[in-house]
Amino acid sequence: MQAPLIIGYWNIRGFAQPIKLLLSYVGREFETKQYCLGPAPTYSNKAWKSVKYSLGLPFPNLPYLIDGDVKIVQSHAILKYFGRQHNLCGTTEEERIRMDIMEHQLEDTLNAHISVCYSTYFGHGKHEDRKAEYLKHLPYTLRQYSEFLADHPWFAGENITFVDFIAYDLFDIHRVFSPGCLDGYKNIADYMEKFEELPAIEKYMHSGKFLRRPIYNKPADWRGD
Ligand SMILES: N[C@@H](CCC(=O)N[C@@H](CS)C(=O)NCC(=O)O)C(=O)O
Repeated sequence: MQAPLIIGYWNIRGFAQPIKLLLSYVGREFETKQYCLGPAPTYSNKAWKSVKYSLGLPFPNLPYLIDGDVKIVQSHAILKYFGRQHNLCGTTEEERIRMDIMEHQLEDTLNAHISVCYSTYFGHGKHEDRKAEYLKHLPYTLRQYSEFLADHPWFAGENITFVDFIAYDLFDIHRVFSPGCLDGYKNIADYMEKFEELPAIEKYMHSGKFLRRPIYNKPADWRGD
């Protein structure tokens, strides 16, 4: 019998969510190995640190994937590994260019959001000030995504690709962060609905395996819960 796929990550949504959504979409069973940060004020990472260098991972990090002998870190590397196996990596040059742009644009947006949500912990300023500044800029950010999506069904074009799993998750995080923020962008709102109506995604979201909250980890100013 084949060893199960293992996704190792903190017991939060974070960087692992797009991977779990994609695996559910393509119908691949997976197990999760969850690590837990200790309580405030020290937030001990002992649960993870004590195994971090013993798993045979290159550049040990979370999330990681163990698929038999294949061991991968970097959430996008994991997404692309499964994307290649299940034809979710685009088929034309035009699609691939759009995917490359989206992949890195989404990364930039997520990192900006993380910086705001962990502002105290990272020493990036007062959370409320950073949040106000972020929200001021958010309509401009969302408008750009909306214009890029235009009337395409998916971000690459006609076909769903691995970037849609990142995009859906990022927009959903923003809906929690700033309720109603997608309201003025009908094509994004429709896109979100279409994604959630994919039968395998709907099934996963109603299963006990789906972790909606917390989005970020214990030291964050905003965890989405
Ligand atoms: N670029 C990486 C970022 C991974 C990352 O920053 N993981 C953090 C937060 S979720 C972590 O706690 N890693 C464990 C470690 O650094 O040992 C990815 O996309 O996988």
